[in-house]
Amino acid sequence: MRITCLLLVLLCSLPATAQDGELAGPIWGEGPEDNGSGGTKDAGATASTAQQVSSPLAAASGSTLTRINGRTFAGLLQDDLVDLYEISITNPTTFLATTQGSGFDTALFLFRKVIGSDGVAEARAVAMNDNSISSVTYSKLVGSSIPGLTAGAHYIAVTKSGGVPTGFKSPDNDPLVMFTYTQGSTAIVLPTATQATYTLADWANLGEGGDYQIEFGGCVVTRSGSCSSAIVLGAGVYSFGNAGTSDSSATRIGLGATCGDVGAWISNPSWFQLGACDGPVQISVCPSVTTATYQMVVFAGSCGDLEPIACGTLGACAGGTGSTITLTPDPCTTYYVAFGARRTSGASPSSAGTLTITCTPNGPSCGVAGSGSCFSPHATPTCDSLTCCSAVCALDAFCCNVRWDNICVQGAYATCAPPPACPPSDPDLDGNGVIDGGDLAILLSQWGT
Ligand SMILES: [Ca+2]
Ligand SMILES: [Ca+2]
Ligand SMILES: [Ca+2]
Repeated sequence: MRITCLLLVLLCSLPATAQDGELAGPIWGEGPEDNGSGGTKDAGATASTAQQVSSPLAAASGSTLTRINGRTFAGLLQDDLVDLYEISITNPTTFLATTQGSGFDTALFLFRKVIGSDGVAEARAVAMNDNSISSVTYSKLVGSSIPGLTAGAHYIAVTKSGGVPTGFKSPDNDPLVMFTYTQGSTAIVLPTATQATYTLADWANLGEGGDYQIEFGGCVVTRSGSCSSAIVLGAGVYSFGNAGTSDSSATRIGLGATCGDVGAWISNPSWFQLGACDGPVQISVCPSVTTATYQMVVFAGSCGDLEPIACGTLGACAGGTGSTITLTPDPCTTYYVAFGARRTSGASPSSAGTLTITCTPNGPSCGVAGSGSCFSPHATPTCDSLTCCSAVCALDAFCCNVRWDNICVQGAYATCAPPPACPPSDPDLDGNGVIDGGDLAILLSQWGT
């Protein structure tokens, strides 16, 4: 168990991504945050791997989106040269997306989300721009220059200038370019009528990017109403803006079989993924409207294959009637939480409210001053950064119960964000007594930070 979990992290982890999202807008970070909250994965390159700009904390009709912060890079094990986000355009005439302030020469691509005949989401070309004006390298798309732009779900992608999406005319064909543009062009480029029918499949001519920011107008962070759009919430206190969610039979979670609450359901729930914690977790949801009752269900597994494992206990809270769950998570299991107004056949108001997640780590406390750097091995358990120590121990309790050894140090380099400001003076980065390729891999994985 110990080796397996950490090895997974070491193999799969990527350099820390740009931070400072606010989880319900107006600023969205590609994630993860310092406490583990945020996007669950890199913003991908196709419709199926796009990061949804969606949050359980957003208002029922969406919360304003003003910016996305993220990063693309060329990595040792894996390149990340495209970031694609699913965004919701609410006002096509004020729609704006600009990469001004980004750290490289960007190109921006906008796609419409359509659902194919097989029920799978597809991305179709709408417009792109390389340079806003001739004296700059940032990109800018404005709704007034995009004929036929409609409100609704879209995808937006950022790459280094020169990159171009390719798409299928039909599944039997090789992918063809979806936009024809000249590098350095200041035009807002539209696809040809034929290109507009292609389905995004891949990208060509990609180059190394860096940190970027995309400023938005006319867009919202949608409320996360499905498992697939769930972001991670780690320990913390969060405000949610659930007021106005409606009862909808398609999204009901029955509370009879799962919770013994016959004839009741959660309707139109909001979803999140529970952040890692090495120890008991308490989750509480409390609606601010005094006549509202909020309930939640915890599921284990993956989206599409979820098993309910716990129901909240209802009780009076600071507002109306809230719900509390305490569970001891298995570090290698993924948990999803759905919460919302508990409804029966009678009226049951929805409400804004507060969500509180408390993590009580087992063993000696993380983050105690003088307990040793998380990035150097020592004979005692834990280390002096609460965030980093908690993240590593959630994957490997040995580090908090026995000793902060070389494996824990490797775990710190692989999981902790942000990494140390400067590399340590000892080039034996993984502390195994030899200066070798392992140290180089760690160094390269943190390149740029
Ligand atoms: Ca990225
Ligand atoms: Ca990416
Ligand atoms: Ca450019």
